[in-house]
Amino acid sequence: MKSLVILLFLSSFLFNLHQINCLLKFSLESTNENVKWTLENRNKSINIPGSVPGGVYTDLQNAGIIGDILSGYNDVLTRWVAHDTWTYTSKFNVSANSLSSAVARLVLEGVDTVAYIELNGIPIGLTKNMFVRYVFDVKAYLKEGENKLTFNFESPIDYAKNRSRQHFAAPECVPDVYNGECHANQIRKMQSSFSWDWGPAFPSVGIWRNIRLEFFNGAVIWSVTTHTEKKDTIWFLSVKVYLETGKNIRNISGYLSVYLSVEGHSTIKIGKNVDTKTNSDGTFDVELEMNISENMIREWWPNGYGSQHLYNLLVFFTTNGDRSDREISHKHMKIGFRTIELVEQEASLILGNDTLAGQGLTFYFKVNGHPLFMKGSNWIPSNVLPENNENEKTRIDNLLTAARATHMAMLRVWGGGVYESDYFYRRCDELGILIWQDFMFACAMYPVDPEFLDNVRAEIQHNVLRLQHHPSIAVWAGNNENEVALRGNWYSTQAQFEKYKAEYIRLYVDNIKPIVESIDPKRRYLISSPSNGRKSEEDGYIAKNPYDPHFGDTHYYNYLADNWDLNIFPQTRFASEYGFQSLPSLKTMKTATNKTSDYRIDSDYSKHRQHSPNGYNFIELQMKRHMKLNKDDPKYFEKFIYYSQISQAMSIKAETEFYRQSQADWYTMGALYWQLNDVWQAPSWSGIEYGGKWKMLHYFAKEFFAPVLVSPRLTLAKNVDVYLLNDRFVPIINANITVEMFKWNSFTPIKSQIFLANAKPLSSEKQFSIDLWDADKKDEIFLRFSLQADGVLSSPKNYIFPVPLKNIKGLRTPNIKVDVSETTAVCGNATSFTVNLNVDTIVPFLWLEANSIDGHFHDNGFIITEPKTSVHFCTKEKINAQQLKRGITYRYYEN
Ligand code: BMA
Repeated sequence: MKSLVILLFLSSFLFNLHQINCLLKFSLESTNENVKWTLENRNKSINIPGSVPGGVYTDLQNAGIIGDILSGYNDVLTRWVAHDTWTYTSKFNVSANSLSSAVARLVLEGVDTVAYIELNGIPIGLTKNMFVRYVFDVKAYLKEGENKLTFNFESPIDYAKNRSRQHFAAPECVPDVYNGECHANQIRKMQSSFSWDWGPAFPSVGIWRNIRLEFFNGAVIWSVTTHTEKKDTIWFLSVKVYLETGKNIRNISGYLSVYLSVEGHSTIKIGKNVDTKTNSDGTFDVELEMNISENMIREWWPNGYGSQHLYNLLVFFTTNGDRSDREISHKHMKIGFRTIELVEQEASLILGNDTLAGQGLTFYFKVNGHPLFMKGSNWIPSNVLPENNENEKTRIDNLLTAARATHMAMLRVWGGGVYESDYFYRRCDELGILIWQDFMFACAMYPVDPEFLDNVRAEIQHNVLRLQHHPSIAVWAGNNENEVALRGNWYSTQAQFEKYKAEYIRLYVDNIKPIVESIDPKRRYLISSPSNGRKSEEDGYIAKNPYDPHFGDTHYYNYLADNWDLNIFPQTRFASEYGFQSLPSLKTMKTATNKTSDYRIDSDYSKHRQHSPNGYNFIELQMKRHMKLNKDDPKYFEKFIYYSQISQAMSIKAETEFYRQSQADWYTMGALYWQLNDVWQAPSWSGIEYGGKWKMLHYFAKEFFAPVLVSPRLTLAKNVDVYLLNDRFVPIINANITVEMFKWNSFTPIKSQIFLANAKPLSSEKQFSIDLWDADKKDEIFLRFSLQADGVLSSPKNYIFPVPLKNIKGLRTPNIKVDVSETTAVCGNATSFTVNLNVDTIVPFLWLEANSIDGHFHDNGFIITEPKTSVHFCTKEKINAQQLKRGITYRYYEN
């Protein structure tokens, strides 16, 4: 029923609400002073306080039974924990008044993973999926006064192993260098908790999300999905409210109202009488629709393309009855108004250009009617322990704001981690970070026995319902790399190709797809990442070449070729993964080991932390192509770290700029590099170290993702093609691109030329081509590119180094003077300093460290081509300028 639309002030409505009885929620978390949890192992030799939400590793650390799990070899030394079985027990009181409610239920937002639950000694349920919310009807088992609740956790390793005996699905195990556990694919748990090529195994158990008792007589709102669509000047908002009551309650009557705050401090209300039969599981849903004039709403945009306007949506369900026994359940969320579409069409047709025929299908996101290039990265869990991942808001904020600061508009929540917390997606809504949301299946074949499929169906339904309303969610994807793994025989499945293919289709197509599409019919569900998108589907779901550059998304890693060379990268429609490893800073490493003997590439410790087979060799190979590094250098290890970061930053810069340059005719429309963050202090593909320190890559991202960028490409013919990248809605008109040639030993360019440049909105265009002016002496020179244009706030300088750094001539040892002064620049609640750098010659890759001072440089990894450079440093430490000056050290590249 479309109902009346009235305006009223929300505050007065909320005031009235307090006069109505609310349903009762009783938190069973350890923060509730009336609830205490204990944790005990199988033989009862350990009996310690338990934390809820929490987990066994957290509790064992807090009790001093194990040390910092991320220190030294503790990942393997604490593995006994995951082989034991654990019991979490709590005691709490329930009043007679609560018990008089018609419904009493135990709500578990997340249990990791296989637990047998007893209430007052009576089995009440079993959990076997950490991604599912479980609700158990406990009215018959609760008693007045003290109650005892017990969770008996099975070892996830044993559970997975046992299941694999009956339902084996390849691979047998992870590579030995992971120091991991086998058969993660058998258990619906964070797949990387059994180890990954960037992370340790901590197969935790515990109650990792909220837990509570709920008492009520009517019904509660569990989820609200929303869909926004614009026709002419009207936004259509459809709201579907999912409610739950007790299984024994057959009929519900009440009133559902929806309030939407709009511009001008106004609120729109719609309401509907509800009188319905419930489904056999006690659920029911109600739909409403609102029409909102476009001038009451401002659109939500991804970061870099506009602001993130969000509007309060409040939903209330009030049961019928006398005023005194009316019950009310409500849900508050913020929604955004935007349209998003993944456009997969014949390029020749949409561009009306026959020469594009045979180039496959486009693959781009059209947001609010505009095709937008998606700049971003891949997100892995922010913590190896899921409970921290849930409650470490500062860590999540820091990572997401770091993504925003580097112009990222999209993150891919990768399929080997977790469906992130509500907080995470809310922050993405606020920060304008679109989410490519994988379902949690990665790098494996998966079983399809009925029990597993049931388990998965519940997971998909739960998470799509939970996350659907976020404007940040852009697309769903069924899995990470499972199509390409099967096609490429990664796990020796070729002999049983047809069997595995049928199972693949059963899981992602027959089971998952209909659930996603019924709850969220307007968002695209891709079966896999990478895939050929629509083309993979037309070709029966396992494409001949899931990496086909004409279709869908690709993952590209090439550790053998020269990754600084833009010519090596294959075209792609959308690069959803590409990356290169580097080592974290010594500062970060020191939080895991203090032993100086560990600080060698060939130490047992370094080998232990490198999970990527041959990882250090690939890093070294890449570094050695461009840089001189002497194994006898007393500072070899520190230099290896620094060079690995240069190498990674330059590789990802090259590849990203290649993708941005390939934007003509909407060919390449996304570049999400692998990976944003880390879970421990180890070599990995991340741009941000565990603990939050930015590697050189993340600083470089600020520039290679800049909205306006002059981007040169040294061609195979040794010409330089110069592109102008414009990610703005306004054109660049009559800009000047200055190209300067420098010798490595002087600040004065030996040649300089200005080129006129124009760029359409949202475009990448080749502007001109230059030959290398002084072709004979390419080893003595480099080129600097800069842009001067009206209305462009800033455009980073860019560079071409014609020969590898190790071969350059003329580079001098610089004299570098560092001065520090306190400034009033805005730095949140931290103190800001200006660090002034005075140098007397060109300095490549100048890298500043504040060492023991915790803080953050706004820029780093400078190519210094001028005598004076200044940079902000923010710190929360109580220090003065002199102390900071004393704390700063630097490195630069020298031959
Ligand atoms: C891709 C990812 C991850 C992996 C990364 C680096 O395959 O999907 O599984 O960590 O490459 O190897």
